[in-house]
Amino acid sequence: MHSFSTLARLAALGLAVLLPSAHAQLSLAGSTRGEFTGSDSFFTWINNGPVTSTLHTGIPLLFIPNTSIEFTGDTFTGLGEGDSFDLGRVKIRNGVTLFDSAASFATMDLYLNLPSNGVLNHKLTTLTFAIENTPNFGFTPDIFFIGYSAPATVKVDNTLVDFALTLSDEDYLVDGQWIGELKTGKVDLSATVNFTPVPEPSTYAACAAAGLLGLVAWRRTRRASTTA
Ligand SMILES: [Ca+2]
Ligand SMILES: [Ca+2]
Repeated sequence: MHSFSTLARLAALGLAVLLPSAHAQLSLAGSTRGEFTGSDSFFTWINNGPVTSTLHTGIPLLFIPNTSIEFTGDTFTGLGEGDSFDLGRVKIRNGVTLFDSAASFATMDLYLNLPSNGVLNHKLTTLTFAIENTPNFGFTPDIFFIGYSAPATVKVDNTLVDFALTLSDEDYLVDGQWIGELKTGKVDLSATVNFTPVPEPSTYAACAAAGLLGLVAWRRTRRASTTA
């Protein structure tokens, strides 16, 4: 009888050891980059780089620069459960462009690279930039909106990582941010990570075996005590 209760204790210990160990020391390190994918204006020029990517749009008026959206990625290390990190910065310049030549929307994919965690080019989200190009006359500010699709989770080792995104200026999300002609707007993107352990099939089998062993031991001790 003694050996059975020891067995049960061992089984319980086995469960406790198997479950939380996977995500306990997980630490993420890597970088982000943006890739502009298009706009609704023929007059759009895209230059995607490993760190900074830019989209220019609209026929510039004389030698005045046109409208541009620039995304600069960021790097991070030692990212653990519940931590926040910088995804990058968006810089928008409201150029003075010929009527109806600038885009009214543009899209950009945001990628995550975690080389030390074995993850490359994970498409985290797609940003959508909407632009309300008001007349140039009187230098009426144009209005800029930023939206993003639900961030995609990524599995690292035995951990499912999900992301919650935030913008340093939330006006861009709902009401739109007014930027004067020839003026620049800046907004920082960041994310908070949440880790959920995902046991491997072999771990499930081990858990089931440990649980069964515990159950058998428990029944035997119970039977022993009722007959005593
Ligand atoms: Ca403008
Ligand atoms: Ca305007």
